[in-house]
Amino acid sequence: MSEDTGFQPQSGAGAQPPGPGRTPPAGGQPHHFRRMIPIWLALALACDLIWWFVVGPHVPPGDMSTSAVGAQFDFNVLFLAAAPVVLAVWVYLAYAVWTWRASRADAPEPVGGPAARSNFKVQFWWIAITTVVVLAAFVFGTVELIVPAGAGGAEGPNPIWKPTAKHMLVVQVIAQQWKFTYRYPSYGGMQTNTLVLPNNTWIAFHVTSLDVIHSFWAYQIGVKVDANPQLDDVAYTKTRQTGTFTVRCSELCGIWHGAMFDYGKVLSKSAFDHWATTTEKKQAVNTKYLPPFAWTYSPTANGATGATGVNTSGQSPFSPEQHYGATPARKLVRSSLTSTATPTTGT
Ligand SMILES: [Cu+2]
Repeated sequence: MSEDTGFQPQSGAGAQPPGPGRTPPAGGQPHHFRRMIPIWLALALACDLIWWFVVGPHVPPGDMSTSAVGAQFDFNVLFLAAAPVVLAVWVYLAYAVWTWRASRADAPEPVGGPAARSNFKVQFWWIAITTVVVLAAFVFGTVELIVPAGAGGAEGPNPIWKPTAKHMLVVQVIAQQWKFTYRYPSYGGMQTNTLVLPNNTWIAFHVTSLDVIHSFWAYQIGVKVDANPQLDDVAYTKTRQTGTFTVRCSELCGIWHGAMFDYGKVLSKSAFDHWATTTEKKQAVNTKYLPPFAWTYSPTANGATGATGVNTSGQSPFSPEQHYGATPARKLVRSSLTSTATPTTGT
């Protein structure tokens, strides 16, 4: 073989010592690939079947929304594709260690030279198969991200993939050290400690933070969104099951980060409507002390300026910037809050 081409077909194998991937000379080495393939096939099939029927339905936990179901499907498909690849490497490694171990009497001597450096067939199929696998994963991942409108992940303040649903419930998630609160603009801007959602409804989560970076992770409903101060981060999902789900902060946000969790509920539409209207009435006394609903809030908007809330005298001699080095709250940037804030009743 010439030194400048890099590889060439392995014809004339008889002149070379036997090894993996080459037709053995008469009475020489067995066809190693033909021996490895059944071992690999049996292991890969067993692994994939066990995964599909036993483990897969629980990973990731929960299927209470379209994006949670989507996450389970994606995770399982990718696992089913990846396991045979990993097993192929392991089977080859184990086979090679066993078959060509130095202590075996009839093992061929380790050989350098052309045979060890190049094998056209192996190189061709290696490149072809890995290219197909990687491109398939790329296409699959892209489709699975676009079709379910961002797949429950954060899309920033201006989502490019939106659900086509007419009615969506807007729920604002406000993170702060160390709890989440939830505001419902279509129910008078009320704020609650618990996330309650109607079933069979598209939800538009608008996630923001009052202080440091947090992350809103509601795992059985398959939604995970970074919560950044001064940023309105949007994610969509459609609920499909009533029940309880877990909310956790998944971004290290200070000493009580580990305690920053609560439990949300998906209720039937009628139960949600009852809860929302009664809570709106009950909360009215508190809601009037809150800053007006906005997509983001400055830390000064939590009442400490004296305009609302804590310091009701409003007599602070210092500006918010002097207190906190912060800028005043951003104005509501979107003109048509009501177009997306349609209550879900009667749909
Ligand atoms: Cu946090």
